Amino acid sequence: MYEKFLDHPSKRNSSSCTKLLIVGLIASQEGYHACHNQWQMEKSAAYFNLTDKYYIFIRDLKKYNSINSFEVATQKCQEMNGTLVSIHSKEENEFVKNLVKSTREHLAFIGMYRRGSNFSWTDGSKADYSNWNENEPNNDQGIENCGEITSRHVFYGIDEGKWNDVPCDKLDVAVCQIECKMWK
Ligand SMILES: [Ca+2]
Repeated sequence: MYEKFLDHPSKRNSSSCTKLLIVGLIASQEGYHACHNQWQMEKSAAYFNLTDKYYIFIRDLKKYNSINSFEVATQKCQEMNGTLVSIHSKEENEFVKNLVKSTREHLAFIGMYRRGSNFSWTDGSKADYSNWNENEPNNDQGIENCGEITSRHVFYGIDEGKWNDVPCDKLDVAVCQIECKMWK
């Protein structure tokens, strides 16, 4: 069989590769529609075509009486088959900031958490972009292990769209992300 392919490479290209391409296209189309059908009507959700993600603003994290509302947020995002948001560009940061602003909240958790002396994203993606406020992350009193974004200009010294490290029980709200490319 292997030799056959070697003798006739064109056969291999025209059959199996075309099939794979068609199956892949159908799967991605279905995934695309399923993702949009699920999230486009959701309250406080916004789709950004540059990243192919839905961003979902979630509230009431403290009503679960957890000492770690960041952990509650992580779980809530997972229940939606998503994760806490990870931000990888200026454009994406602007989009997330505007979503938070549209809810009239001033701050929200993003998926940044302290790992030793560095910060990582909870979804495991590369920390290839950051937008910390000046003099942040400062780990005030040694208890600031989670990241927030602000949606208002100079809110308690943090500029609009900038990030700050805060205690993981500080906030009641967060932003989740749903990656449409993950939908099958
Ligand atoms: Ca701080």
